[in-house]
Amino acid sequence: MFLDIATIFVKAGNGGDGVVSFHTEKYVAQGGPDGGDGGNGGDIIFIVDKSASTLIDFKFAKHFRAENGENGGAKNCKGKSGKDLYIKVPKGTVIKEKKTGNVLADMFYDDSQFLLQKGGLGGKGNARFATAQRKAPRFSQKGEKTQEVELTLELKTIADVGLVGFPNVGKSTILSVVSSARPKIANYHFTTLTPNLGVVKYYDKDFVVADIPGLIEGASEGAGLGHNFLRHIERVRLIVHVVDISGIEGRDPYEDYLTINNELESYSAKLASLPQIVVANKCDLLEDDGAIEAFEKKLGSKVIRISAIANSGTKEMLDRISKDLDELPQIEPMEVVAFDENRNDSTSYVITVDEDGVYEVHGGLINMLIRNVVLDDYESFRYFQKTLKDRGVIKALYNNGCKEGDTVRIGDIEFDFVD
Ligand SMILES: Nc1nc2c(ncn2[C@@H]2O[C@H](COP(=O)(O)OP(=O)(O)OP(=O)(O)O)[C@@H](O)[C@H]2O)c(=O)[nH]1
Ligand SMILES: [Mg+2]
Repeated sequence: MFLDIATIFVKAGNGGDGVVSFHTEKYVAQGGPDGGDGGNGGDIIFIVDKSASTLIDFKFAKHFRAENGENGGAKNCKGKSGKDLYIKVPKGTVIKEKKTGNVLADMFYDDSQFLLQKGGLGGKGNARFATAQRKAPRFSQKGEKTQEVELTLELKTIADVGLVGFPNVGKSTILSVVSSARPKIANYHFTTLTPNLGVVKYYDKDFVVADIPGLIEGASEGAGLGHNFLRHIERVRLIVHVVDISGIEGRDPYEDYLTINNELESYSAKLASLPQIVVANKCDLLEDDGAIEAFEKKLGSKVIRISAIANSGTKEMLDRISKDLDELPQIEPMEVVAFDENRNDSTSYVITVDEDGVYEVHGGLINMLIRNVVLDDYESFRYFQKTLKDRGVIKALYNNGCKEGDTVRIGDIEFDFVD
């Protein structure tokens, strides 16, 4: 089965918590702090699987989580880091953030690697907070929590040349005679159901040709096999537009030609603007040149005449393709936008009121406070209160209508508002 678009959920590992512990040993009273740091969470990394050509693996497996870091231990034991998670995708997979539609990565090369999300940092153990003034800190830092990210994976074939045309015009036959690919060929429409790729070795050059399912009128709106497969020729450098010149199916080659171009145009301006070579196939079925000349006249230019089945004219076709490719720019990976989770934000906050009238404060400032404050520690709690006041959170609550005695929730903590 073939699948070229998938939605998945990924989440790097959380950082492990730092712990509070004090050295204990026989005959040693009041040992110093020895709570270790938490380990870092595992990262989410995408890599290319060269042997894969579909996203089918993502049809059922949709949730990917890297391992969490372990909590620290006594005796300055650092928690174990979580293992990174490598997600394998076929070459040509474009990774987008679902929420924004931003392209985050294009797995364009055989060795493309993309670090999407770093694991959460481990929290510091209490041993790290010891100072000359504070010999016995009774607090530690929590591990950083990561957020799940929803992604769209889209497979966009990477090829130099795309074969397009009506069903049954001989596209797969052409691919089979110019490359070592062995696509299915048969005398009915929609033989090809998924894109086929073939590498053409022509003298000292190599180029990749993509054969896609046949297009019909309305393909760009979903008729036939729909426009889904046009995604696979969006990044070719050259289109080889194949027409059945024999008219054996009762259609006019020039009408076919116009219809296909119309579909390309309705799909995207980019596809419509790609350079095209027009190839007239099934010339073996013609009794004379009348049909070709009529076609060329309407087109206003010469076409390449071939018979794929007899493998004649294909050398001229490859000559022309190879010459045109020499002059065309290389395909480039898509432009990407850096993935911004806003994880370094430690200042912003928003206030919401839930249906029970509880005021909730969320945001980067709050995440930072939750990580750093252990509330059963008096010093820490004072710091928490002072930060809320200094950063204007108390005032903002007041301005949002919060009155004395109302409940305020910040992370796991609930308290009564005191003006
Ligand atoms: N006479 C003749 N028949 C051909 C030629 N090329 C292909 N055919 C036949 O046309 C039929 C369709 O060929 P395919 O290569 O499967 O056509 P396609 O364009 O890939 O078709 P779809 O995958 O359905 O879009 C097959 O029966 C081929 O044998 C040719 O040059 N001459
Ligand atoms: Mg085919």
